[in-house]
Amino acid sequence: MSTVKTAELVAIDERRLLRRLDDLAQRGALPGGGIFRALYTPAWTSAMELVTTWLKEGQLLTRRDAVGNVWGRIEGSRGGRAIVTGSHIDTVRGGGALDGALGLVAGIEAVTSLWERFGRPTRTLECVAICEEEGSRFDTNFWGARAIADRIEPNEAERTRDAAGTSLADAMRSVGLDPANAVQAVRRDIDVFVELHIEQGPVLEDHGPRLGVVTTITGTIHQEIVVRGQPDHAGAMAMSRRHDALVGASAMTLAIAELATRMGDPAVATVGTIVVEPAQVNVVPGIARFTVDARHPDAPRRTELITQIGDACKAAARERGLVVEIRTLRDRPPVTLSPRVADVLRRACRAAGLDPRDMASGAGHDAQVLAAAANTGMLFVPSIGGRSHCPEEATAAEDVVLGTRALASALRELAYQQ
Ligand code: HGY
Ligand code: MN
Ligand code: MN
Repeated sequence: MSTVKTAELVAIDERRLLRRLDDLAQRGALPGGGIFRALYTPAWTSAMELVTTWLKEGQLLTRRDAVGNVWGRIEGSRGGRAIVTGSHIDTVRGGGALDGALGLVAGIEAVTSLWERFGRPTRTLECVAICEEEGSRFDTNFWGARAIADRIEPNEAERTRDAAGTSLADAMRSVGLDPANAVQAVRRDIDVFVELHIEQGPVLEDHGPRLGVVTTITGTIHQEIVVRGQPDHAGAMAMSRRHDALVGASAMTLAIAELATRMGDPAVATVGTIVVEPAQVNVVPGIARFTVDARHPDAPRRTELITQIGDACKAAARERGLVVEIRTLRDRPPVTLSPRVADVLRRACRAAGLDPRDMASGAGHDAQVLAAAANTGMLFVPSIGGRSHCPEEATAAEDVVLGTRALASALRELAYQQ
């Protein structure tokens, strides 16, 4: 990667940017508020069609790859490895309008504005709508970025299922993709990937400034914990003789939250789902199944947290005569992003008159996967109240515009070198 230093804040079409964010938020909007665009569903297809329209309006060469990522491309006059921006189009269940959508819509705006204002770049410049990141439908995540970075396992699409039992492979077929071709999505010609994202926490809002440059992305483990006790009559079985799986899971949940709290920021641990069996009002739960999401940006501290969680669950099970099984669903280690791309982003922020904050991201991002395939950087804008993964997720319009202009400025430095 070589760059030409510029300190020019690039202009964009602010109204187009904000209107498109509103338009995208309609795709997958839920009647009671919030958005749900899950991979390969009708809402997802509709959103991808909208994005494709915008890429074509911008005169970008547009294509859908073998897993459904949608790319817009401007061939550089000197070719070479590509400069890419973008983010994911999928959302969590009942999510907001900006997680993923901002980096995607801002990426299209930045690339289109550069093309309109400065003509053909010297380096090939691309924008990508990544098909899936959140893990909100299938028992996997980062599907789109992993396909690009050659991190999909053999037969993964056939093995991976959603809650209804549909395989990822069948879902691909339902939108006209052939899972056997997934490997064709691999890119080995990306030089730089830059992602603009909302912070999803309160640091920039509380302490400023309005832009952050991400240096590391936290490491996340997802586990499934199954607690097995004994189903019994809710009226006739004495409290002292019960082996209530949910009471055990509840003790474990409290212990998990306490362990992360005791370790201190930025350690976090969340029990996000729980189901019991047989799930009837007058039956003592015989089985409780819950998930844990535990994170720390420092690898040894994260290992320590995971070990403590396992020990606490085993102790809680022992005390209550329960059996506990712990299974790792996914383990994504912490990732350091490219210092050179961070420098480009810092210069772009300074062109906007701000000295950005260096930050560790507590959220996972496509950038952490693409860091295995490219020099990768991320830029954060504030989240109002630090809220995200909820319908209230929002960022002030002027910060959306500021972040997009800084992104465009960074892309100008990267793709328009002489
Ligand atoms: O879970 C995450 O951090 C991301 O939002 N998918
Ligand atoms: Mn998210
Ligand atoms: Mn995201």
